Amino acid sequence: MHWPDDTAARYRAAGYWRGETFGGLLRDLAARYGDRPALISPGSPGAPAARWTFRDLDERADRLAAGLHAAGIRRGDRVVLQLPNVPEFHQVCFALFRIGAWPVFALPAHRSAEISYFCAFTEAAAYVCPDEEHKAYAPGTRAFTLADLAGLEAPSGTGPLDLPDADPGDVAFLQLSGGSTGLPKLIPRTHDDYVYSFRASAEICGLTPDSVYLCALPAAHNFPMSSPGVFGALSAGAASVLAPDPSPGTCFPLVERERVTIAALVPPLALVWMDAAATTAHDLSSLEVLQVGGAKFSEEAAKRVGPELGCTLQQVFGMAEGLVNYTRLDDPEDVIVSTQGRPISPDDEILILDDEGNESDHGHLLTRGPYTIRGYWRADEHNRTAFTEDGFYRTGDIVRRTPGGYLVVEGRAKDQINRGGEKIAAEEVENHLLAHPAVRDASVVAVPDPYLGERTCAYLICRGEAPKKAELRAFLRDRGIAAFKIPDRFEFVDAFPQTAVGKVSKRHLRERT
Ligand code: AMP
Ligand code: DBH
Repeated sequence: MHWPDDTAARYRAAGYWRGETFGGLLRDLAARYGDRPALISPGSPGAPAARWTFRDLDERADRLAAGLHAAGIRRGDRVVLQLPNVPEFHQVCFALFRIGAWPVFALPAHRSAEISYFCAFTEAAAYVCPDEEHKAYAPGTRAFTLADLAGLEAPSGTGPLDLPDADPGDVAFLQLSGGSTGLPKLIPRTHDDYVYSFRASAEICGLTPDSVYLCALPAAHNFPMSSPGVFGALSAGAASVLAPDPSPGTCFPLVERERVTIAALVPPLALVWMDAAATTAHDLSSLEVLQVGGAKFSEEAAKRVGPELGCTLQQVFGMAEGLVNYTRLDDPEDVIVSTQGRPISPDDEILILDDEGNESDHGHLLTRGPYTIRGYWRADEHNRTAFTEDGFYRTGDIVRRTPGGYLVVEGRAKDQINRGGEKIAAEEVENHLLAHPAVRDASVVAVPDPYLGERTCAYLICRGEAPKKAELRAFLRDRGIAAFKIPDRFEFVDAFPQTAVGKVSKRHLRERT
């Protein structure tokens, strides 16, 4: 699962891996930036407004670590974490890091199907959730709500737990993959590799202690977590504003009030922000950089960002498995609007293979490097195809490399729908549909959409009379899957088009729409 020893030694010698842990990092940051703001939360129904300094975060991580440890959470335990954008999200992360327990990052949109699977598959010691209603998602697992956590926190002045720190090469947490198989895969990230990725990202994004990062996407997502995200902002001594939702109505007043300098969005939200900016009364002039990533941002839309939001666009093409590409802030305009950037690290290896497996400047993207995993967690069989023998990760993306070494995302070979940055594994949804008694066969594909980029269409072959679409939607909701995975469209057919070898041809299905 890990990097070979000689490769790891090379990454250390090059200064990428510095032997730091999350726990130690926060201690250093608190010593350096003590009273400066770290996490700012405007508050929302049920969550009070908050302003935590670096010292607050450090102390409150220690107090919660003591409480969780007293409650039996131990080194190496997995804890499924599902919280909205509130400072407690990061408090729980750092408390677990200090114990050496691993957060498993669920998204707020996940429901019982996903949460119960994460808890079972990781043999989770606990599930951290917003409120009592969520507890039903993980019936067999001990759950802690936000209110429970407040009760667990040791009294102020308790001081750090007397526990050995994690090893920098240890797994720090499990991140989720968007996936392309029936069940989501879990991504083991180490202290060394992740700290490198967000520290280098903070540098590329020009963060300083005077920067203010807006976390508008769900904090658990890899993009707002590490590219540079809240962790990158912390590492630079910058403040992060945690927005309860990414709408202009919520975020524009926050940008104005907190003088936000950098924000991260997925393409559909960037469109909404640009439209809203035309008529807003809010002062967005502090915004210097808008990052857009998670799905392909069209060149036409990319060209509008500078004029309409008065800031520099940065395209971000990343993956929770590792590799992240950025356009650089001082790149020429045409590079910024027409490419998805270049890798963080000089040691990110980019391998592009055509359909015959020959190296090319256009084709399947594979990658290897100092912050790209060598295998999913407990997935030996899947790893044999997702990685090459010499450790390259097959991203499933089709890219073109420009003469300047920038990547342009041109398509996808993996069986996934990218619905405005939300990844949906076709097979996962197909399996849920197949559980319906009237469904004989199901094939889920992406269809183009002007706003989201892609939407989901489920082609179904039914037994007897086709069920009503509303009934299918209700059926999937009752199966407890996240709402964004419920198909936007259903089409009933008698047969699926086939490829030459007799498999369902998703390409032909897509072309039917
Ligand atoms: P995941 O592996 O779930 O973290 O999702 C990462 C995937 O999102 C990548 O492999 C791409 O397919 C897609 N993606 C991320 N950023 C971009 C982007 N800027 N343009 C196109 N696709 C993207
Ligand atoms: O889509 C992603 O997973 C993603 C996008 C931008 C990502 O993981 C990242 C940056 O780090």
